[in-house]
Amino acid sequence: MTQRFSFSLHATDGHARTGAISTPRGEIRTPAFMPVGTAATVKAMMPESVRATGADILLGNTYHLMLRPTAERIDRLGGLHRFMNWDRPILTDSGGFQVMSLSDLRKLTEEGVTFRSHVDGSKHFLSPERSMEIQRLLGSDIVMCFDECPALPADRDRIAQSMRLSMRWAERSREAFGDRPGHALFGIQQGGLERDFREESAAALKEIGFDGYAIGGLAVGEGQEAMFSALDFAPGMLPHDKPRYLMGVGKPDDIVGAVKRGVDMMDCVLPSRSGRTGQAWTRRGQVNIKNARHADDPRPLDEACTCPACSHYSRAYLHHVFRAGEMISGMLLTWHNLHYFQQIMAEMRAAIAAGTFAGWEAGFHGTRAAGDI
Ligand code: PRF
Ligand code: ZN
Repeated sequence: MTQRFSFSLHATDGHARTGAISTPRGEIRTPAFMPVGTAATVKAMMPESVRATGADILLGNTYHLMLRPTAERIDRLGGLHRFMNWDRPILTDSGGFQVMSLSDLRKLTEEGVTFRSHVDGSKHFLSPERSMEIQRLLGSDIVMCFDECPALPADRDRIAQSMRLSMRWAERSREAFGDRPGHALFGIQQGGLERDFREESAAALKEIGFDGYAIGGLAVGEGQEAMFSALDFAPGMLPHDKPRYLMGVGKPDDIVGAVKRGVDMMDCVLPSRSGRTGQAWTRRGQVNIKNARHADDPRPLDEACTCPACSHYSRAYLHHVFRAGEMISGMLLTWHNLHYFQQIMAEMRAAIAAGTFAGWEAGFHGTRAAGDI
């Protein structure tokens, strides 16, 4: 009776793909952009508003939720979906990447990572087994393997050692996850920008077998050109019939370039975070609402946008509430940014289905100004 997790490809255009992931909690149209709800909230947004922007799935974080309010408490309260009032799919990251970037005093061994919380300094341990347990307690629909990822640039030796540790952890993650109908486990390819290591990692993951495959270890300081070079070969090493998820990407042009190269899913804090710092992303370029030149401007952020911020408010108002430190500033700009990101995804899905992706991409780049608008 419980619907299984499955992926169906509907069309391809060059390397770009469109399709849908079916889960018991609903369908995820791909290419998909996942807003980040780190602390059981997409900051400044009600869940129904996040849905109204077009999101089919949210991302949650093992690392943050295990520290506060703890996975055990969320489990007692009925799981993460109920806790945060989002009944559609949730993908959770496994914690390894966040431990490395956020925690204090990390100690990495074959077994796992010991670290101190960035919240209160308390000591914690994460391993593949513990990460799978936490993601199960949260009730995550798409569970990520526990992995490790070096910042780039790093030397080949460091990248190889780290990738091989992540592949041993992927095996342990698979074992600890077990068989959970309706829930998916994704492997994470590592290997930096090195083609041979990416190949070795993909082979190891395919041997273990996963419901989907992520590309990890990119967007960690290498720049767009280097990331695109790696994406020229990395997605093609992963199974054609399973979703491919590029972790932690990115700006609109990163997202478009990734989809062009065969990526099906992405997540990034950018639209929500920059909404709270006064930065709006539009089809014509970026708007820095702090700028004094918006103070008397009666026009909306983007005339072509149908979001609440653009339908009912002027740049002058958005400028005023930002300057005054009013909460509605972050709410409206986050809504606009999430709406714009989802709009790009919807347009790409339609263009891929119609076989017109190249023309769509040319239009996307053609309408965008280099500087602020
Ligand atoms: N691994 C995990 N989460 C991630 C990454 C990774 O490599 C990245 C890299 N861009 C972002 N989030 N588990
Ligand atoms: Zn808008």
